[in-house]
Amino acid sequence: MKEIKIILLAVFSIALISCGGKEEKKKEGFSYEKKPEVSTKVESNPNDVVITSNDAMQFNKKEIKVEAGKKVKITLRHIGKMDKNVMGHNFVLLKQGVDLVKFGNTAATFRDNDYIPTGTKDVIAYTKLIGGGETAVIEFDAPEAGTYDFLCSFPGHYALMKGKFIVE
Ligand SMILES: [Cu+2]
Repeated sequence: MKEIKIILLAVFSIALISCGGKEEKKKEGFSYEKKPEVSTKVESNPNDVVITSNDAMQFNKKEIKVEAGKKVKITLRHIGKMDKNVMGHNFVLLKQGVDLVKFGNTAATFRDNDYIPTGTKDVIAYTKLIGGGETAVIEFDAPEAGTYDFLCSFPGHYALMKGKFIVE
């Protein structure tokens, strides 16, 4: 009888210990879900990029820096008022080694495809073409570390609307 009691006691205490363990994990889970902390992290995420464009054919950024190995979110806003047929903007990220001027000149001939050459292999990611007051959002995996060119491929815009996209 004594032995049985000891075994029972042992089983009971193991159950207690494992139960306690579970509770601790639950508590950890709770503190992780604290919403203020998470939202602060999102705001300071360097891969969450907001870039604006305007009626004066300009982006507000000439350089964008993101971290490698993570998703990148680009939010392009057109803060002007002009129609996309007149002052349309997009954000096009080129692969390394692609000539920006050459690409821009080719893209200008693809009006029916929002100025993206059909079936192109020169592009990592691009947004749709937007007009005044509109916003476009894209998400993609950051390419490997290095420096890339970005531009707006609306005809003639790349002269002013271009910059460096740096992955670190
Ligand atoms: Cu543009």
